[in-house]
Amino acid sequence: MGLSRRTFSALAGTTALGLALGGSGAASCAYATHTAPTGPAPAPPRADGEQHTIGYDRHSLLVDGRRLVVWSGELHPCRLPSPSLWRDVLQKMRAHGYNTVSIYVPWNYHSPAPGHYDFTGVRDLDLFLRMAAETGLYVVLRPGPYCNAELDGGGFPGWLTTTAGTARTSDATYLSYVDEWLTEVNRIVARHLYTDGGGTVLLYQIENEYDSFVDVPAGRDYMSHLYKKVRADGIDVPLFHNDKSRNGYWIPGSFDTGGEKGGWLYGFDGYPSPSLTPPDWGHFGIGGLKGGTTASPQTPGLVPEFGGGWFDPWGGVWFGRKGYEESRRQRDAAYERRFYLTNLANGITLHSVYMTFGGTSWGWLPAPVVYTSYDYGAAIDEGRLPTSKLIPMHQIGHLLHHVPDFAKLDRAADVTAEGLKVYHLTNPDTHADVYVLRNDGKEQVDTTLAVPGARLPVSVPAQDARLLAAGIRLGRRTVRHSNAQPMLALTAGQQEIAVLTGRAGEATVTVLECASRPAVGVLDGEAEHSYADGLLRIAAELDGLTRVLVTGGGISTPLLLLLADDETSVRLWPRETPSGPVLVYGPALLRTAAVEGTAVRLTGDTVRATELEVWGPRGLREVSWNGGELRTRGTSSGSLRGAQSLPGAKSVALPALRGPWRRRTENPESAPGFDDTSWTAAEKTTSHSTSPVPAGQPVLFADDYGFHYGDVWYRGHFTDATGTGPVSLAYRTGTQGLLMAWLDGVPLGTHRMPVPDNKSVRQGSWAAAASFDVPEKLRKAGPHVLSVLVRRMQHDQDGKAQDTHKVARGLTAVTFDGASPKVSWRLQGEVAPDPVRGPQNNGGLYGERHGWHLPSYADGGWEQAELPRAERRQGVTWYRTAFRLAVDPGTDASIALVLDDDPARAYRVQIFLNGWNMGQYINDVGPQHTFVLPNGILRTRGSNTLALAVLSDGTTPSGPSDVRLTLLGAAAGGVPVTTV
Ligand code: IPT
Repeated sequence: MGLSRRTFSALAGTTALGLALGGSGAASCAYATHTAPTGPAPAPPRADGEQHTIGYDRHSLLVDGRRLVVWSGELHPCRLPSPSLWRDVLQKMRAHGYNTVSIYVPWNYHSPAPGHYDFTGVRDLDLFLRMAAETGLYVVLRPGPYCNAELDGGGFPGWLTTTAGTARTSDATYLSYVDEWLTEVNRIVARHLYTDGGGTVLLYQIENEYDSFVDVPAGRDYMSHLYKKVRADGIDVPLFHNDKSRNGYWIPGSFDTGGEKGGWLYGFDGYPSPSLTPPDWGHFGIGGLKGGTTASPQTPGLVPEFGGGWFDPWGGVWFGRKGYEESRRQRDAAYERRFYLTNLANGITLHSVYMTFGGTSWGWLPAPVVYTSYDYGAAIDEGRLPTSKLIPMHQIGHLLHHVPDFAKLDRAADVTAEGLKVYHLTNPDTHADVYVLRNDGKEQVDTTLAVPGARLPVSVPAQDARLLAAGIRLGRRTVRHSNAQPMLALTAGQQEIAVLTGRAGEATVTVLECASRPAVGVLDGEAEHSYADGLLRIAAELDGLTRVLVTGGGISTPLLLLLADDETSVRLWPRETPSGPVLVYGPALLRTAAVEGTAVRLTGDTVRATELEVWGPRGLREVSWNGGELRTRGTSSGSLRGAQSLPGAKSVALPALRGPWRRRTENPESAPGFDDTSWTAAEKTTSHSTSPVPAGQPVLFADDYGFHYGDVWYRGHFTDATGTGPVSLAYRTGTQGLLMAWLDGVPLGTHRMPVPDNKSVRQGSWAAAASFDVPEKLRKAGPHVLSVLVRRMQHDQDGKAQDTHKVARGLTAVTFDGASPKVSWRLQGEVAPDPVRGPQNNGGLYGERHGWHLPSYADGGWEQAELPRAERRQGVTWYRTAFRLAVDPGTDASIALVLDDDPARAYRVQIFLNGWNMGQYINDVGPQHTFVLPNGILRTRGSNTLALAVLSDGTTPSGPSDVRLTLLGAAAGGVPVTTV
């Protein structure tokens, strides 16, 4: 047995710093028989203005002829309405090992009306694509035309509901609008293609989960049209479609592309239940043309969406009302290892996790199925805070980047290990063996695995998985085998560094091939080592960071072997710079690293006080962190370590929202004398809606009159109510719609769509008829005015390509029992869309039409009020207050608004922060109480205006009661934030 803990450190320290002791033995380390693809990891992509090729074979993409495993995560720029923060999330992804970001670009977000397209401000796609390139991430672009994505209409614009023809088919009218959209979006995308180095757009998706017209011309011609249109617009990167599970739909050759230039990939998505066995899609799946491994044998395994969380519906029935924390718990880090490693084992080399940052479906963006938060239980939460789900992403992502063997794996001879599912693969060029070990059972499994020349003890916790490799090159050395998972290998100046990881407390053994006895020093932590028969064996229990320096054995470059437990591994930050690789250890996040001569400039985040250590190119002397110079000293590990620790985040003081609050009731529209002559008369008799126009009724559907988002008012004038019984108001909404009515100003009542249960939760369109008694005193000659407010919520998605986004919204029919007065209707929804905040910011409430939500609105004439409130009123009441924040400029604080009240109270609140509609709170439905306020919209240094539009049905007292700010997290660092 060799030396352990520190006995060797003085000597080894000298070695690392002075590089004198290399070659204490004679012969060189053995390279086995591998023809290893060594050399530094490829530089991350940037807008370099160079020509690049994006090819592929059945194993992987080949970018400039070099294999690339696409390790991607989905985020939606539209769900983070503060462009500065895009950079924050992109940098977090890059730092945690993602090399690609996948984005939907929803049509509705950019188009308030036919012929009108907006790519400015929070819609600045050009800026997003620039930031992605600056961050060093490839982009997978998915501009629909249909997205789904739990967005209103699945991303179709509200105005498209009023057009002829069937969407998602080859219908000429539909295609003419699609072309209009694609022309606009492609004009921007064409500037950012990686093929000519304009940017880093690597792949482009032309339709999403399109499984409705697969074998018929309407579908084939549609796909063909999209393909050719995108090519005609100059997009020359590979195109693909996202098949809803591995059905084998839209494989190469299934429709006419007019030629192969640029390429067509088969992609499919997967959202398996976390409680099931992870599915085998590729190498280990079943054969057969449709759906099996041979679905598309010539293209690499592409999963454009793999469920990395799941959405939570109104009422929160799927997650027991526990919200997104429960979503995150069900698809936790162990889930990620089980499912994503299974995907890799199956040959999926283009892998994107949906969502990696879910964000917020603010305003009227959400589809009917979801509430405002789209946190999704993702690896980066809605408040932009990294979660423990980043650990596997980080470990696997950096591995795929630094160790090229994983881009080309074939199935190898079956190997078994008791109690585990084992996937055995090999790289045909390097002959490295790769094993994915998965434990589908409820108990930890401790067993052995037969690897070439040894039986390796392995343990896998219950419902977890790990990846092991044997015969793999880490830098110049070959790891014969290890039961720790490799994470990276790089050369930092005078030494190589390799990182292996696993769960804390695990006993690891790592065997390096070395033809002669090397010098070994345990610099930190506990490790034992021994040398025999050309193999150096290092055994260590994972606990923080164990450092073992291996010198000599015929290789002049020493190897620093770092054995890191999970928590430690996410504080190790490798980074390429033009001067060579840098490895930073300590802080909570590394954003950027730049080497200039002998200085390395680092930026990033700390949460608590943290030590900083950095390895880098030869001769580094100065280190700066977030612009401040650090005093450092050299270490026995060959690094520079800050003499003092970096400070953590400063404390953040949040004001109590004690007011003064100002209050004003609205809905003058319910009063008989209200002047509605400027409103739109409901005079249409036909509609392109898929909802039939009821006999004897005018078209009352809000969309047909240009009102697509939020609330809509109706006023029906008629002359005589003599002899009438109850009035029936038929209406259609998305989930959680409601209707309230007044006759001559007298409240008739409120009708609400039911809270969805487990079964109905996916239902995107709800229809009901409210029946209200007409008070005796009003059953007489008029004139009368029936005023109706419909919270129609959003349009259904169109997942099955049946034009379900065109199902009517708003009133559909009004009838009087025992009487048939002739009613003439006028209606009013949202006014012209907010030029900055966009079409989904506002509906048609009186206050919204008159700017009560805007910070500039003068509310001085409103009455003063205090919270909590207990009003009993049918209708709308506004509350406004202002508050100041003075967050330290070097602190990235993530702040949210919390609303809370007795859950029996029937009311809902639209939250406007500085005029931005940050979402809808439904007090008696939930489950959401915490609303993230993105910095940039939230002024963290300055004054903010909060306006709450409260809609209450009058059956119970209504709040707001408890309204407060809360700190979700804070870090010293962050990105510069520009006010939106
Ligand atoms: C898949 C969609 O492609 C995506 O847009 C999103 O809606 C996601 O699901 C769910 O969040 S649809 C698939 C689950 C059938």
